[in-house]
Amino acid sequence: MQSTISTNTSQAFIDLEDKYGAHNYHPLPVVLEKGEGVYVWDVDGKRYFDFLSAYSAVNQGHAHPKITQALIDQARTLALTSRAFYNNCLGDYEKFVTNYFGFEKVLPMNTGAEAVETAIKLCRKWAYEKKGIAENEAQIIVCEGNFHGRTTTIVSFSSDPDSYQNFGPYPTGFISIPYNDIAALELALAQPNVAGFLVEPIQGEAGVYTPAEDYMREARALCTANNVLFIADEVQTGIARTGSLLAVCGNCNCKNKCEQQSNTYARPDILILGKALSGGVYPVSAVLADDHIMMVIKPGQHGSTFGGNPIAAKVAIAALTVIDDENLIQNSRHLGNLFRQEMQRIIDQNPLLLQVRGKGLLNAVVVNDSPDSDTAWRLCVALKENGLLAKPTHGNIIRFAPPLVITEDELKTCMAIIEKTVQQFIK
Ligand code: IF1
Repeated sequence: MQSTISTNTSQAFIDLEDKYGAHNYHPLPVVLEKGEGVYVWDVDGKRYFDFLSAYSAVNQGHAHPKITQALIDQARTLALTSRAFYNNCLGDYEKFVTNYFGFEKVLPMNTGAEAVETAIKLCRKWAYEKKGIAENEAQIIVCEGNFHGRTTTIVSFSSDPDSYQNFGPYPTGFISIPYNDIAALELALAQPNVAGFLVEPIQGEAGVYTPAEDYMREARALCTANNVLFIADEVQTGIARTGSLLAVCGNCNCKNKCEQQSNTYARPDILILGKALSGGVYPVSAVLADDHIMMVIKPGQHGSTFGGNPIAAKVAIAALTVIDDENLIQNSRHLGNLFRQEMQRIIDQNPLLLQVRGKGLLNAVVVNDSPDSDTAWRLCVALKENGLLAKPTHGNIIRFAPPLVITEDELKTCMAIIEKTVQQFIK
């Protein structure tokens, strides 16, 4: 399929990756060389709207001048010290990020999976040292359909065979329950030695599966009642993507003052962030928690060569500042509503599409075909031809997640592209 729709220039790059790179991805046949704001350009100079945003890492838009400037300036000054020494950036960032999200402490890491691993270790250590669970007995409740990363421990509790199969033997200590099922959570919490509940506020990989409005809040309350840590993986949903700073904020828009002002905020005990924490220019992840949890980790018990490096610190401050300066929470919420409204209109007129779902600018459209058909893939290839990049997930679902800096006019142009493509496709 790839060779029929790629130019000679892009085909050469595709062939190179094919020959020398591991085949752990199946990319859409487009070779990108430049990005700015909501746009990316391929090696032939063709411009596209980016509706993947590097899986929500590029919420602030490609090559944001303030974020890239922070990266460049710090790279020229001091890039990496390791945590064996102090540096003059990390403390500022730690103060900034804890204040921004309303937690007492942060533990800086690099990738999302590392941050999830950190949260698991933190939760277990808390369980043994604070809750009094017997050594090696701690259980963490997780949800079917989860995606938390690719490490051996994390894939051990995935329900996707592609993710876990033949990567065993698997670590134990996880109880898997159906997502969006409060009764199942209640039952699992009644089991002995439960230390934490790890959950995505919206399941991205499962196809932007959006739970009931009060699921997060009820889960939070149950965890509190059972002295179990409520651990929110906001690697993908966090940082304005779903129309609030965090998806656990619900419809509240008061940032870290949520707790006092809103009854929709399901404040996690442990908050996991990644992706857009850096605006997508650098791997920056973080685990946030209050002292009574975070302080169970003592010097030498956890860390990372790159975690909390000066570039990461400066870049993350810039990336979070852009969220505020450019009102990206409001824009995400407003344009998300517009997207779903327009998409619903397109769906109503086209039997090819079944459903739109999501929150803010994290949305997915279900294609009216069997999950193992290649209709969603072919639709994405057609969208690409018409200048819009999106990626299928789980067979017949297409995720639509543009950078949050997209304007209303741009979004309307995109809806016209989507509508035109769907109509062409039907004929
Ligand atoms: C890939 C999906 C998105 C995540 C949540 C932790 C991580 C992720 C909720 C790990 C990563 C990615 C990674 C990417 C595909 C992707 C993804 F389709 F699989 F579900 F975004 F939608 N928690 N998500 O979504 O973060 O270690 O990658 O930094 O190619 O595997 P990471």
